Amino acid sequence: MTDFPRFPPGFVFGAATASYQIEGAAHEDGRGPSIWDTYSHTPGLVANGDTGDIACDHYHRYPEDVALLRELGVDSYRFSIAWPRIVPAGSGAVNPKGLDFYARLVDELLAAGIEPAVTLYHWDLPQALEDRGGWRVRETAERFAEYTAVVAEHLADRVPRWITLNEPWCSAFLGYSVGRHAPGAREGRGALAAAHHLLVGHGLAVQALRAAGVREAGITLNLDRNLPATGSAADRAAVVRADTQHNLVWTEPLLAGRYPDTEEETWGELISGQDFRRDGDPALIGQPLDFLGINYYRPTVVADAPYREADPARRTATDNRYAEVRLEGVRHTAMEWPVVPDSLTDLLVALKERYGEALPPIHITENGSAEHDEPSADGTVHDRDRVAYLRDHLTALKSALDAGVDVRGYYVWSLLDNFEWALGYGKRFGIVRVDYDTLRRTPKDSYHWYRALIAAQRR
Ligand code: IFM
Repeated sequence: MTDFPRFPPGFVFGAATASYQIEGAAHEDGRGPSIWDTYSHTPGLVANGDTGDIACDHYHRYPEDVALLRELGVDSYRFSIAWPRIVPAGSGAVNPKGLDFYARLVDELLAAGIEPAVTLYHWDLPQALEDRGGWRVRETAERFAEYTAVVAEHLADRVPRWITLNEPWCSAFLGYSVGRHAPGAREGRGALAAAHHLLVGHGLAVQALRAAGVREAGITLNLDRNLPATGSAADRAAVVRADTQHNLVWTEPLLAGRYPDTEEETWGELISGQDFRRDGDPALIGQPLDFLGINYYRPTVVADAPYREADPARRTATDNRYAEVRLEGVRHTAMEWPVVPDSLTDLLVALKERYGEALPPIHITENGSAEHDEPSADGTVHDRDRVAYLRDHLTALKSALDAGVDVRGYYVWSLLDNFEWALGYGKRFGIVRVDYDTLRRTPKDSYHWYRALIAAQRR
């Protein structure tokens, strides 16, 4: 008999996915192109030339996927809405067929006794908006609020939990500085402007959600637990820059209504002038939230490092003198991410210490692992490493609750194997295997384990 960690009554257990990673049907029912269509169809950018054109074909197979969720016993399902299905050109005409798809999905979930949790932006920006500057320009934030209002008007009565943005760090910095996510830019100020406009878009979207009367509005951040490679002053200073880059750039405006006081030492010249900021933005961004979503996978060990680019004019916003160091002595997942469950506890406790009463209740909106799954002939996968990962992280999460952090829910990433962005379909995070030739779904051992954990809470 397995000993499962026990969570308080009412704690939400869920599973999460995102539109471009699972839906497919890229050209159906009036969906417009997104930056990920453009990126994935550009030769050489995504492993194996993979695209989201078909993905898991969830767009057609959603009843089967909802049946898997019902059988799993989750309270809630977190999915994202594809902006280019709703407003194909990014602004202007609304596509009723796009709205219909999500209304059908929501109804199917409710009929299965599962609460929908909607993410409004999980990275699939309409290409038409990128052509006008993307997140570098404030107009995109305004269009995001309009799209949010349209979706909320249709679904607010049936969807209790709303997430404005998923991991804006990835949108701003992987997208506009590192260039490993769409739109693939490598910029300095452009990326910082993108970060700011994502926050402005969040603030405007919260206003739209409030106007529609939604029950809970929040945002999801991928916060990092940054650890110094050594005790040297230089490595500790590198941690401050990494914290600013990954965490404080979001948490300070969102939770404290101010910009980080470490931004100059992190971005130097790039942040000076800040002409993309307007009076009133901190209050807009820092509106009260009903919850904070946190996606957690691993800690990061950082060391001081020289600038990658000697020429200041060529520096990007992520070229700020620190390097990631491999953590030895722990297991690494198929993503080469170190497995350190305790750092989830530490991250949450540190957040509570820093923000105190200003920290809203937390939902872990993603946690999971990509593993080297070996399916047997019938498609079953005995994914012991993933089971251990989930068990140990849920145990670490329970420790955070015991330490007084107000955590209300946990969503496993992911329900299905799916399109892992620039890494294509080679990295599998699902608790359900997807055979990409037949699109057949087969629950893995981790699915059965999670189902048993959820059932044990109710006994
Ligand atoms: O697949 C992604 C997801 O889209 C966002 N959070 C991290 C996951 C794993 O890399």
